[in-house]
Amino acid sequence: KKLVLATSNPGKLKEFEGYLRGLDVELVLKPKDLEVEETGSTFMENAMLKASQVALAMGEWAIADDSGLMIDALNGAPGLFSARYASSPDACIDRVLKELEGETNRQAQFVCAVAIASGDGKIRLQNEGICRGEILTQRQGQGGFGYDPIFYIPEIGQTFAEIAPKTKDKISHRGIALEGLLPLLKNLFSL
Ligand code: ITT
Repeated sequence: KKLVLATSNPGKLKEFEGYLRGLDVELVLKPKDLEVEETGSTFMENAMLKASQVALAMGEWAIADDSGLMIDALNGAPGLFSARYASSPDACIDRVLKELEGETNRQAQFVCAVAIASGDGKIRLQNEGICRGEILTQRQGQGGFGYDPIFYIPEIGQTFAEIAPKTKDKISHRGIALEGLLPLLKNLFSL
């Protein structure tokens, strides 16, 4: 069976390929020109929109992720707008650092909603994961993508851009969302 990865984000793509490697599926990339408008009002609504529309357009199973960074002191911003908070990932980080200047409450969480649809566009599986951390006052580390250089995990003493990818895969919002889904996906794709 085929499974379309319904994302244009290279950082997500890399992580998904790692998680899904063990499955008996042929991973297919979404065509670049197949863009889904994210009109939902929650991460899960957007994940379902992306999975469902890509699955229907391709006539194959599809998996989508809608995710973002919610900062407590910014009332949950950038949230649903994490990818569009500024003109580039780098500018997004600059904006967050500026908005948090002088702020002592640095608590934040990454949220990830994952949805999986069959070729008829019906949602078959869905799950959400949360990972709490703190926003640093400057970048630290070279790995990862997006907001990873400023997202710090106190228990580990490193940012998502510093920790081993395997460790991020285990503790991240995406990892937690997928952990619950992988056994179900395995069942689905061994039929
Ligand atoms: P697709 O919709 O094509 O999957 P996207 O980047 O537009 O890609 P989202 O709308 O879900 O996806 O936006 C998620 C944004 O949240 C992403 O662009 C990053 O800025 C941020 N983000 C999500 N997960 C992250 C992670 O693990 N590390 C760093 N930043 C992350």
